[in-house]
Amino acid sequence: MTAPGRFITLEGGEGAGKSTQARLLAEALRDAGHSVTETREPGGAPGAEALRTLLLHGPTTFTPEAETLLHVAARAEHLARTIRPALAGGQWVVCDRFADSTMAYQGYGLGVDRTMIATLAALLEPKPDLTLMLDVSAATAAARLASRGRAADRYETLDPTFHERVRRGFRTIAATAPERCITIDGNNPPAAVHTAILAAVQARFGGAAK
Ligand code: Z5A
Repeated sequence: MTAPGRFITLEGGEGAGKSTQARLLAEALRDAGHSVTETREPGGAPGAEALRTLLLHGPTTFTPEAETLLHVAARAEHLARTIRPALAGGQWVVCDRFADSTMAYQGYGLGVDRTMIATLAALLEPKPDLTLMLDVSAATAAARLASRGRAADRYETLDPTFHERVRRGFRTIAATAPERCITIDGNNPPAAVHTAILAAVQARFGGAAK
């Protein structure tokens, strides 16, 4: 019988270093002999990537409620076509953003009803086995985004108070789900953050992570 895969998500505000750390974690897990699917949200499946383009760069803006439902629709596609099949095949899934981003951005950031978001999230399976919450200061995030040299997406153009609400949202989520979430200080250099992440994965999965 195939050993079950593990589902790890990375969450945090813009510039927290999620994409960098998702890559490093996936490499480390592969080096340890695991098959790994590295994926992201919104996106990770053809229909979900189409919704990503619409949400981040499309010509239309949506009401906050409609935007929430589009993120959840993208997630349903992603789960059905990429995440569930990978886990069923024994792969470890490393996912850059997932359902906590909907709660943080649309719930805490845009003020969409958080009970509705939680109800929608509860409908979708599976839940992550571990969520790594990368926490950085507003100053760190701003410096990284300024040095990145790519065009801003729709969310990155929203004002600093929006991003502060999002950051607080992630902290609240981490505090209320300690059995799933481990907060990592993302202000440190990439190698130090990676070491902290490996320690967290090891602590959560023990020998299975080796
Ligand atoms: N969104 C939503 O609203 N609702 C949802 O349900 C979901 C998403 C799922 C996705 O955009 C947007 O969708 C997101 C929320 C919204 N928008 N925002 N803001 P994305 O995935 O393309 O954008 P992002 O997640 O914010 O990516 P990012 O800004 O690139 O951040 P990151 O992935 O956390 O960081 P990074 O790409 O790894 O690093 C950014 C830069 O910093 C880069 O130049 C790195 O080389 C550098 N970096 C990274 N780590 C370090 C350290 N440790 N030290 C120094 N420099 C570093």
